[in-house]
Amino acid sequence: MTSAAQPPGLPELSDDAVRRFAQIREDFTRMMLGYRFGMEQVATRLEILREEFAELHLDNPIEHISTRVKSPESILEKAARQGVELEIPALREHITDIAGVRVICSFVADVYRLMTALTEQADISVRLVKDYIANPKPNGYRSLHVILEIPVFLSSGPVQVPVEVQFRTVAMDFWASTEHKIFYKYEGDVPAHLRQRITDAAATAARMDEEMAQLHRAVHGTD
Ligand code: 0O2
Repeated sequence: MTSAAQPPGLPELSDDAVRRFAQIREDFTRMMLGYRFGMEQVATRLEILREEFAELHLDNPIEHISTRVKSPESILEKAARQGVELEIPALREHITDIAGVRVICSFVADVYRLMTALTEQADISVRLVKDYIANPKPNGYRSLHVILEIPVFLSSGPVQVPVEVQFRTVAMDFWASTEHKIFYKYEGDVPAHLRQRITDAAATAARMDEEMAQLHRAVHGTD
């Protein structure tokens, strides 16, 4: 028997195939919802810290928070590029930046202080830390990446959702967004003389972070 609502011009699908596709779609939707809720929970925890700092310490370490969930197209593209099986458990295991939160701080010290305040929360566990501030990438990229897991309670039960949080300063963010635009303009093949200038600009941004921290210490006597 075949499905009644068969679009014209397509090969006929068995009821079993239609059921399997419907199940895949439902599982994928559930997975993506979990990522969105996990991301929103992390963003809320950071907003709470921001408000608490602002109220009690009169010194807000967070300039800006942004969030994004990777599109299904880029999840599949990344899975194909990395040879990850197109199955939900494999995607969950290997594609760890489906849910992303970016936190822009004023100073480098705030980046670490905030990361500690977030990851010390009892129900959050840290899967991986990539400290590109202590160890910048060869092109000069600096940022602190943390892949953490946060529980999300769906009607089907709790799921541990991985969320990639990128903590960086305003200067690091300015550099990264400019570099990203140049990278895409040249489709990844950036001419050597520009690559060198990009790396030099990263060093300038790092000096700027250091200078601002010194100024802040001079004025407030602390980071
Ligand atoms: P989007 O849209 O920002 O998410 P992988 O994540 O496995 O592909 P890698 O290098 O193991 O690659 O992960 P890593 O180092 O944690 O970096 C992932 C993300 O960090 C990138 O996400 C960027 O957001 C950012 N990033 C890393 N390196 C650079 C860099 O040199 N320049 C800039 N501008 N950003 C960088 P996506 O998936 O590329 O894109």
